[in-house]
Amino acid sequence: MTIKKFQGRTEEEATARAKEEFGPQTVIMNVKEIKPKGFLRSFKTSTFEVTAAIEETEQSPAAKMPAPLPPLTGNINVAADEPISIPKPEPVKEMFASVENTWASSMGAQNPEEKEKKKESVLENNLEEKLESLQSLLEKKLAPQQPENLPKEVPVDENFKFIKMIYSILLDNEVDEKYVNQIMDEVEKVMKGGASVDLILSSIYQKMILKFGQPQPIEMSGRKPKVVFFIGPTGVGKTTTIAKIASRFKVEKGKKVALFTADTYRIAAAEQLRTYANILDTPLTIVYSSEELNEELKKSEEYDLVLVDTAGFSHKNEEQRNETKELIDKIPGEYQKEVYLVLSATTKYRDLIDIADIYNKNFHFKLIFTKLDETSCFGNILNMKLYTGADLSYSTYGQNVPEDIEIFDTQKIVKLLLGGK
Ligand SMILES: Nc1nc2c(ncn2[C@@H]2O[C@H](COP(=O)(O)OP(=O)(O)O)[C@@H](O)[C@H]2O)c(=O)[nH]1
Ligand SMILES: [Mg+2]
Repeated sequence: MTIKKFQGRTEEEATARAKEEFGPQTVIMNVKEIKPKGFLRSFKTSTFEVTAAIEETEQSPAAKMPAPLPPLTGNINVAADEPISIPKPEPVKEMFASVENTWASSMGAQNPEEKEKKKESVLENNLEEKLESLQSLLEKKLAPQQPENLPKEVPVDENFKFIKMIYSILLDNEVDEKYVNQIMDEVEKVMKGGASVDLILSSIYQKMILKFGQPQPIEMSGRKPKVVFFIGPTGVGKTTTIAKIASRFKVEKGKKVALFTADTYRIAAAEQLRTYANILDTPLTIVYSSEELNEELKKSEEYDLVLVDTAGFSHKNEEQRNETKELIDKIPGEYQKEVYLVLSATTKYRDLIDIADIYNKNFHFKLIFTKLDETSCFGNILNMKLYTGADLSYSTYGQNVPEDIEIFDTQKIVKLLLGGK
């Protein structure tokens, strides 16, 4: 399969361009309206970009192309536009005997459109079931290349439809198209030698698990106390998350935890943390400068963990950013320190990119995602993981302290991203 983008003034024009190059068998994977930007945007009209795919057959124009097409340039994101070639799956055996049988028995007297719809809904139901069993399958280390049950043949275009469905599920979950294309591209390499729907799904699932990486929560090691900073925009849940983590370490793991706050901009901020400190019966220290922080740390040697709350600042506020940076940078080298950037899963992608740009330049951090309970769209978590290259650590999913936090559950999020429940 080859995937490429085409632009036009209208959707029809972009589609026509795709068909001109790929032929009548072109499948449109996605249509995107590109809104004009800049000062004169109200005088300009939108353009349209379609992502088109073609199954490579002997006759298809794509198959005759001598070499991969050069990436498109202009106002398109080039990284997303490298042609992706997924090899034509060999006619393979299929594990979904039940699906095929359901289709066969239910297709009888229907018109072609109804048949299509029915196939898609069967595919979706099946995806759900498949995702359920996938994790245990992987845990048993069943090599996907050697399925136990020998499956029966499946037509090539069913695989193609399946890939298209996964592609649009990922886009619906707001995974950046450039990363969707990367995943598909990498899966291609894994799929060499033929693919069943099962293989495709388990390859995509595995690739995504790898992309998320192993979550890295706070580990106790080295000299006491370990100093952990929580940074991030205002209102994302830094203070609440600190209370949840403090409780975890103190109550569940029996560690000695101290809370510091450098959020001295709002009186209410320190009071909020003090309330949690009182409930947890841990000391709270307010620090106004880097010197004070280091002085207080010297007095905290009996503690295993010092959690430091910082003032949330808008990514545009340079002064507050520099203050936070100084606090972190000036911790004496003998202390083990870690920085966690707290981001909300509800923040728009565009804003997350701006935030990440600023924090990436100034800090080395791991990521905590909050407010997973307030969205059903988790693509931004993968987008930010890949954009920053930082490790994920925890996710939070509610206001309840200490319950609503867990170490980032990669399998669960990948399943959700692939349309599971
Ligand atoms: N729904 C939901 N709300 C949260 C979560 N974490 C924090 N909050 C709420 O978000 C608001 C801001 O939290 P706070 O900890 O003060 O954010 P900070 O400004 O970053 O310290 C509070 O009302 C919290 O209860 C979460 O995971 N889910
Ligand atoms: Mg706070």
